[in-house]
Amino acid sequence: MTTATGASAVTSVGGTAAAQDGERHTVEMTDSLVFEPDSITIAPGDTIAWVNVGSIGHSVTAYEDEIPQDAEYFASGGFDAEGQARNSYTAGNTAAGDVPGGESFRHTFDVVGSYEYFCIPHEGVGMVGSIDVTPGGAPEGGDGPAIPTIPDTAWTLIVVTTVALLTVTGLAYIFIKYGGDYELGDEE
Ligand SMILES: [Cu+2]
Repeated sequence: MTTATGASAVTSVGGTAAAQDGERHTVEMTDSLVFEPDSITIAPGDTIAWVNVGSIGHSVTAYEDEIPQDAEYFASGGFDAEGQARNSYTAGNTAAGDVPGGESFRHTFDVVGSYEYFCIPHEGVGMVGSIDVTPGGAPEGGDGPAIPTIPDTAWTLIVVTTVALLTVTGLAYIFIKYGGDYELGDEE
């Protein structure tokens, strides 16, 4: 029995690892009643973990009309529809959609598109967020200056300088070789 359970667990872990090669992102839910960041760009297959870093309970609830048509509905508490999630929400009850302080809710996004979601108890004070699932995820260096690259003008300068140097060297060589002969010829 023990051996069978062990083997099964290993297989299960392997399967999970193979299925989840997407990145993980964290969105914090705070006592300021916000999702932080409230807008995030991820790649298909990535997972978001909403972590309640405060003590006030929140929910993560998708607007069912503001997710891609073929995307799976998601809501903390595991509800299949927005109305169900709204009607069931009970503060402090994880099964009823609450994510208490220190807890988290995860969802993996496979379908490209934009998703809008909210927190049931704090929707009225603007606790809403959005997710953009796009191939490749967020652009590199999107939060700062681009990685320094040599601009085209610099490349042109390098090429022009190199050509000029080679030309000068070549002319000098020709001048020394043949110019010298002529000078010698003149002297004789
Ligand atoms: Cu909230």
